Amino acid sequence: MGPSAYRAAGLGDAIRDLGIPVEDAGSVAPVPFAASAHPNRAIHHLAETAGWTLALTEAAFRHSAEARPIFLGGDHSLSAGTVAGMGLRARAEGRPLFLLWLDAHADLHTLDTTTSGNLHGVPLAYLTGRPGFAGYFPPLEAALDPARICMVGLRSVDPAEREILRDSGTRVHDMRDIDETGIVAPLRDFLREVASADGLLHVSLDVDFLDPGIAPGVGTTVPGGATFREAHLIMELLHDSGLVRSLDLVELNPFLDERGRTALLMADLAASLFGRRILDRPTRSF
Ligand code: HAR
Ligand code: MN
Ligand code: MN
Repeated sequence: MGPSAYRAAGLGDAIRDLGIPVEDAGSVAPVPFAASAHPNRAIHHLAETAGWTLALTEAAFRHSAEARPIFLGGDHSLSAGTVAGMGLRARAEGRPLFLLWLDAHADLHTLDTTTSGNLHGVPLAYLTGRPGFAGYFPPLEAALDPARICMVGLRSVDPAEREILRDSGTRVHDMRDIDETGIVAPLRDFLREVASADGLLHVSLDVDFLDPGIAPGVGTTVPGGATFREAHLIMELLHDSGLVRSLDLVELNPFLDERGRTALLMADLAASLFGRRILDRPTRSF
């Protein structure tokens, strides 16, 4: 129901209003994937998720040839496909892929370490080529270098994920970091790296990155999230950088939303990323 809620919230028109042509490419259909049964019996919907991953990889690659796609979810397992597809796009352009992960969670479990069995907790392990996915998920053609990932907003990290993050080279900015130093300096730093590598940037925005007080429409709320102003500032800086090629909007659950306010906020953030601003201002280099 997430995509319908974004459509109802006027996501397309919000971006059209900026003078950017928008085409709704409709729904992606999952393709069958014969996943083997996994010894971890906790895992839910493995074959279905693998099938979606395959379909989304292909869709992301195809649609990113001549557009800046926005992928509407659905839970965060969606990114296993969209980021894999953007990895193929980056490879085809001979450029490195960078990933900005805006989330309360690290989503770095492998199929062996997840105890909840919820596959929205595993996309980054799959995408960075961690072991244990072969035979269960589609083969990954272009693995993402963990050093090209920047995570912002973390406040719920499981022990197995903390272990993986420790020596990964991933830039990790948990909420404590943001409270101590603010968001602007670390983000500019990352954007500078993307620019100097002539990289292609994918942004993955999980609803639970935001504080539950402003974004209640998600099943995995964690207190102490990003504020309205922090989130908008990030989107504005991303727009000014000119580096963003693709965007995921994930984890929206309209059943849990209040009068559509989470869907509206997410659409609003997307519009800021695509250039909505309060006043014209000289674009400052980042
Ligand atoms: N780490 C927990 C688990 O694996 C929670 C994962 C929740 N993930 C999301 N996406 N909501 O970030 O079950
Ligand atoms: Mn997530
Ligand atoms: Mn999350």
